[in-house]
Amino acid sequence: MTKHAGIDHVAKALDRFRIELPSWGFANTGTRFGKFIQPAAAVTLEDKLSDAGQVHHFTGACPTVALHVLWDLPNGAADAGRVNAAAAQYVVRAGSINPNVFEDQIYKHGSLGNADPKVRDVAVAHLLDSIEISKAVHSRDTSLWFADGSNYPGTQNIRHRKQWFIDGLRQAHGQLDPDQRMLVEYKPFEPAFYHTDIADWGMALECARQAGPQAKVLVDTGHHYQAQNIEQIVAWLLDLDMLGGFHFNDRRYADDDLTLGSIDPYQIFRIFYEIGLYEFETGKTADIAYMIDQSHNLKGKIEAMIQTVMTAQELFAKAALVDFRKLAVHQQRCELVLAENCLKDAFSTDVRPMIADWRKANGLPVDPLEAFYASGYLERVTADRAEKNKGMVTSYA
Ligand code: RM4
Ligand code: MN
Ligand code: MN
Repeated sequence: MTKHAGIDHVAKALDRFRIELPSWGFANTGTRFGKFIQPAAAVTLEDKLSDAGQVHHFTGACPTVALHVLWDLPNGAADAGRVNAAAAQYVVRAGSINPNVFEDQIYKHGSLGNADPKVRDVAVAHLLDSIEISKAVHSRDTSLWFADGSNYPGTQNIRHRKQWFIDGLRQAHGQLDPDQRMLVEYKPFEPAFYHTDIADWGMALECARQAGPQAKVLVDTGHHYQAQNIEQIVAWLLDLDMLGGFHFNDRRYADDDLTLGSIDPYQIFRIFYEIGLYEFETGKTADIAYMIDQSHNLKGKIEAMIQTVMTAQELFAKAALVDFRKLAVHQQRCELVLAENCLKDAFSTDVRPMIADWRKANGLPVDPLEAFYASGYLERVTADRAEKNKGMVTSYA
């Protein structure tokens, strides 16, 4: 690929690369051992949207914010007006709606998979309410993650729970408008440590298929066992037209929610490469919701989010540089070293100057992080919020 063609590919890729921010990534969060409160952390929904607006303002890549129903819309659809007004004020839009069927005491033994039909009904009702919220805030995707599972062998009927899950998901699917989607997320363990009802992509795929045609699978990069080949899962889901979206984060051990690309940037690049290859071969644009699912306990939250978006753009741009035509020839001839190097050439290219050009052309700061630091926003919100944050609970027990 010529240098000029490369610059063009990168610019085109960045033009259409949008990544959604999680509202919960701006609030105080912690580990199960406690929280380290940050004086600048968002306290209210308005704070979260304001902070997300900053990330979008400096990167130009994050127009939507994922919302968690219980944390952001405690009064359900009645809060939609407030969300819409605040989102407009901070120049962002509501993104995916995330129901919460894991915090309430009734969910101790599960939600859709609970042996008690009354609890299952409450969970389904919450999913239906969440879909109504998504309509009221003009959002396409309802994103479903379930903490359901069990801790000890023999304590739950795995097959019955599977059936209850499918029943519940079908009911939720029935509530969708024709242009809406339902994304089914999987996770191998935590909080359940013996079995999790939707533990892997096969289970999520089956649940989505049984739920209905508007249900797709959501791949959270942190929700896999060590060494699992995530890009292969991505390639299969693309081929099956069942890949709905991503929750991006990085991991070292479990669901660590570390900054994207901080541990293994090549992994994320390989995922983007599979998407790029699919698009190159089919001529289609993969309809994927790219989302971040990170909450930084130690790093400054807005800074970490800008760092994440910049990393995502770099890795996406690198994948756009893969010479797919050349690679296909090497693959066909089984020229292993040449094929692998073709991929690695793209990964090794320093795309930062090309991204800087793209930012300039789009009226964005060349270094979004530096521009954010220089803006004074952090000092301002630190002063405004420090007092409120002092009152936050930090203890584990
Ligand atoms: C889960 C999963 C979900 C997120 C919750 C809070 O591990 O990643 O997407 O909503 O955490
Ligand atoms: Mn997730
Ligand atoms: Mn997670």
